[in-house]
Amino acid sequence: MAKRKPKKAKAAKTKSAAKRSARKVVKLASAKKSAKKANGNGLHLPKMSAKPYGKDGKALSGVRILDFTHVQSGPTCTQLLAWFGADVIKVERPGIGDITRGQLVDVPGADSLYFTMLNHNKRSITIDSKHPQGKRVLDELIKKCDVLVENFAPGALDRMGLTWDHIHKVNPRMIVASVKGFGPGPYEDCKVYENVAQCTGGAASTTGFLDGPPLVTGAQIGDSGTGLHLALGIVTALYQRTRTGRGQKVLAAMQDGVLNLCRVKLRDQQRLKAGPLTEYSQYSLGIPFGEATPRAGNDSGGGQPGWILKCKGWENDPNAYIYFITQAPVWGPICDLIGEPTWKTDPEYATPKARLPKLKQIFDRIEQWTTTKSKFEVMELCNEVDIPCGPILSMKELAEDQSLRKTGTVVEVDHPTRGKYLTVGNPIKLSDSISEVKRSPLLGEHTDEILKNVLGLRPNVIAEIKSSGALSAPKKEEKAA
Ligand code: CAO
Repeated sequence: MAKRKPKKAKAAKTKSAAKRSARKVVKLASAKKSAKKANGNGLHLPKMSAKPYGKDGKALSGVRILDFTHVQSGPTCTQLLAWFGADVIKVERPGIGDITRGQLVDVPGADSLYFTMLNHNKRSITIDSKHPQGKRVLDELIKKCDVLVENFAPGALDRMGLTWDHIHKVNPRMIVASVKGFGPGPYEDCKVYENVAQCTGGAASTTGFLDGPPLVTGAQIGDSGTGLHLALGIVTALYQRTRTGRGQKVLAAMQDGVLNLCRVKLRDQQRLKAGPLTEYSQYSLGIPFGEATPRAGNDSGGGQPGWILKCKGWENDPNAYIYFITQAPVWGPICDLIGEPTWKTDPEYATPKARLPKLKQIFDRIEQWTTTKSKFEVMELCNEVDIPCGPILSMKELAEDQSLRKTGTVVEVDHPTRGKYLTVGNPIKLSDSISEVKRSPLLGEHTDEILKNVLGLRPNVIAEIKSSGALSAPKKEEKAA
């Protein structure tokens, strides 16, 4: 008996183990079956959205941003987050608001295009952040928000009492994201605008013609470029918070952002040690290189030589030009197009190395051909044989481009005080997420709505805060005093 007992127990154990594993198999099989049913691919993967392109909710819905940004860099960042569905609450100074509301005004009495084109899809609340009652309202908002974004001058947020320690104490989950002109170092206390960043980040010293002064570019790489960097930092911090549960500080310095965009120029700085930069037209002109990456005119930044060439009508149209790249694999088609078929086999022209010292002469010859055609004709002929090129498009042409309207990259928006205007919509397209462009808010348009719905304040409390003066501009006599 004593011997049989363990046997029985063993058998019972084996039986139940077998039962369990059978159940497991059944479970797995049915899970596989249901996955197969769900996906049609047998894998544990979600189904493709059944909704039309871009109509499956908003990527950042549920994220609330306390937006303390102004001018261009910060607003670019929060506008992107708002397009992706974040609830962006823009805190503005009572009576004045974001200074750009009144800058470069084209329609008297209406918010400027500068403001409207950088603040879509946001709500506006006016709060005097230095008023004791205003500070209390801000603390309540900090509790209800996920991210605080600001681009004040260095130290301004601290002077409002909104130090990192204070914010972290009020809401440890809050991410505090800042644009500053410079990172820690000798210039950290400086105020910075777009062109200052272009100059200090390496863009201006490498832009322009060799025999001319440094140039800034029309692309707002200092402001909008840094706003983009900051948006990525915020989304990354939100992602990390899902693991740590904690907020963190995010800093995007404009100098750093510009330098990041000038990465290839720092590449060239280091290549100088190995000899002249042969792809720069300076080399083909026999001009010696100095100690720093030079300005390269319209040279292409990569290994395939390129230049801007005149097209038909250039004498009267400042934009009748095309960017033309003599990419090595399409050298044959280029020779055929411009009427120099012998250059395909002539050892003086047949290889990229042989062509390098003659780039100016080659581009002059290509230009003889491009000046016989409009920039769009050149584009069409080149595209047929895979030659990379791009017409110089004016802002007028871009504004009228119907394909950009169709993709939502250029959007017409209606505004209650200025009427219809064009703006650049979200340049980043997600296949599952809606990205509608809604007009920018009027100053303080959503103050009551935010106090009531976000903070849950009762009408008498709202009235009390209002009468304290925390949400309105100081009266003239108070100002004077
Ligand atoms: N209630 C009360 N005061 C407010 C307020 C509010 N809601 N919002 C702002 N203010 C106050 C600030 O507290 C600050 O006051 P203090 O100087 O007394 O602390 C004041 O308004 C002005 O802020 P600021 O110094 O940031 O603004 P500025 O116009 O003098 O400078 C800029 C503008 C852009 C140069 C500066 O903000 C800056 O260097 N920002 C960082 C870099 C940046 O983003 N530059 C890009 C700008 S886009 O070209």
